[in-house]
Amino acid sequence: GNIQQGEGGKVLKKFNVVEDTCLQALMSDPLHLFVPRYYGNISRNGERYIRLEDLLSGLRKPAIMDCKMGIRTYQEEEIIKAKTKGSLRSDMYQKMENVDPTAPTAEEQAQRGVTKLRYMQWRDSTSSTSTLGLRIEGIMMENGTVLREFNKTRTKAQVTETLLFFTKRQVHILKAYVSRLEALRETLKESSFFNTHEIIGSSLLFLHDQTCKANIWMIDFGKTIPAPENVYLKHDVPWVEGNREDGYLTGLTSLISLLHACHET
Ligand code: 4IP
Ligand code: MN
Repeated sequence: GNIQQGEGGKVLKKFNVVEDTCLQALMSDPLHLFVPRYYGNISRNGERYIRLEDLLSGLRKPAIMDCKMGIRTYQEEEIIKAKTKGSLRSDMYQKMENVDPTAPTAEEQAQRGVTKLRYMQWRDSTSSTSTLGLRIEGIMMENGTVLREFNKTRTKAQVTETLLFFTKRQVHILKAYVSRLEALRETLKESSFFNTHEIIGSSLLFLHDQTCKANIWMIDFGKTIPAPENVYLKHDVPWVEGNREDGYLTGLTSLISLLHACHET
């Protein structure tokens, strides 16, 4: 959606200073092996963009899946915003009502608005985010069909069904994905970026194609912020307000075990 083709095998994405800072730091972290190469920012027609390696280049009719990681997808700051400003979002109310007309409370129905916090918490709890630490956001199949209706994909069985559909049960693809995620898990242990950052709203991008290539990349760092000084995050413990934990590893462990089970059935 917000990605456009740049020249020389690169893509352009709207500039965001939080993401720019993360990508710069990631280029000299062991995690660089799992992040698209970052070429810095440029201006074009008065707009600023970041330039990234095009992960699709060289792939033939790729199938793509975006999996948003973590047990929550909003920053702690959202709680403060909801308390102080209490600004209501009618667009978020509308999205909520479209998925489930019974979701908004009587009060929310009367004001036809919800806070961003309320919307995000509802999204997290009705999807697999809160329980599994990940949710599938979208899939593009090799024929170009785009699937985005995963709002109610919540249980292990439902996520597994989606993974089987996406991979068409191809064992070599499932195995390649599992190995890549296991390698990511090892690298996260060595990463100083990882234990000092709260990773919110970031995705793993799954790509495979007909030439049997399969790969996974970490993307979207617009809400990934440094933890306070001397705070080292574990990423696999429950979140309570103030501890900054994001459940990134909880999600990674869920993904590995679900994909593993996919090629054993
Ligand atoms: C979206 O909700 C996503 O949560 C976005 O997060 C979020 O952007 C949007 O907030 C919110 O409306 P749906 O996916 O259910 O449509 P992400 O960018 O991680 O996908 P933020 O700004 O939190 O990054 P608004 O406030 O941008 O609308
Ligand atoms: Mn998104």
